[in-house]
Amino acid sequence: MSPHNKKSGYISIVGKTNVGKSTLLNEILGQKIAITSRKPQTTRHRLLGIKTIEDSQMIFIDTPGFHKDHKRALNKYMNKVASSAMKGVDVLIYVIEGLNWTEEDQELMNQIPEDYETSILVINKIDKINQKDDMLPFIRTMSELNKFSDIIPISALKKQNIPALMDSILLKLPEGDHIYPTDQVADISERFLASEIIREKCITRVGDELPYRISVSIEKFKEEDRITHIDANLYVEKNSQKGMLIGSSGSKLKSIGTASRLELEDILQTKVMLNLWVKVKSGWTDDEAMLSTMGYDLGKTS
Ligand SMILES: Nc1nc2c(ncn2[C@@H]2O[C@H](COP(=O)(O)OP(=O)(O)OP(=O)(O)O)[C@@H](O)[C@H]2O)c(=O)[nH]1
Ligand SMILES: [Mg+2]
Repeated sequence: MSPHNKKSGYISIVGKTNVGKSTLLNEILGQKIAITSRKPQTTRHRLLGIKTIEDSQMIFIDTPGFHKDHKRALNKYMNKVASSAMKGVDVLIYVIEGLNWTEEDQELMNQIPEDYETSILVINKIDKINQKDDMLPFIRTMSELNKFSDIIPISALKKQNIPALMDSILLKLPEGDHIYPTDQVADISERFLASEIIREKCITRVGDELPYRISVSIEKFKEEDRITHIDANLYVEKNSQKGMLIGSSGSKLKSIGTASRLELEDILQTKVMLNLWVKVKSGWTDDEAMLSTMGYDLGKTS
């Protein structure tokens, strides 16, 4: 293949929180690089996922979902990461959930740069739509906005209509040399993935408010022959939250540890020795300096 026939480009996946952006990315890559959950505001960082098919390299950017609660520094950081990923990309995938077009979607759509040719509207979770007859009129209304060149209904979870989305992306991909090696799937380290897997297990095991107060920091990641030693701190903001995360007689923390270890063993293909500590870092979600030392660097997104 001559290098001139090569195609490569950046594709941002944006939308409100919880619409299924990370689920879609994992499905496209055929591998879990982004954690997902039924609770909002799961993704906190910009993640790159790379898919190379023959002469075409697609570099996907998963972003934190936009949300209106942007009072805290962490929320501002997440919205800023998402906004910056809307600019300077080759293709923008705007994901919505089913046929609910909300005021927030409208506001967010107004932020999409004016380039009709490069924006695709993805209607996700079509498996949950009961009134299938409503789909065509909805698509017609959306196409009248003249904002999206393609409107593609999919189900990321049930793997429906993903090839149509891939075809649409491939058609928009500009010519260019590949940026990553053909076999590279992500730009994240195993260490970062470990922190995310642990955070995912926390999110699914605690009540509705606590996920937003938890941050995971890997203190040790040491690979030996057939075993990986991982020590991690789980930060919360208050002593009461610490109690909730540990659970009675340590039961919750134990369950988080076991689930994390099993998944990490599967990913790393080694035994994993995992030690978790819960610590209080008062007010970390609303302190820019603390956020920066914890890996949420506002400077990096602008
Ligand atoms: N029924 C159904 N559920 C889905 C589909 N895609 C995603 N979900 C579920 O929707 C929830 C949110 O998915 P995520 O992928 O975490 O959503 P997100 O847009 O990345 O969310 P943030 O990172 O918070 O912005 C999870 O419980 C997913 O399993 C789908 O096609 N159908
Ligand atoms: Mg996500």
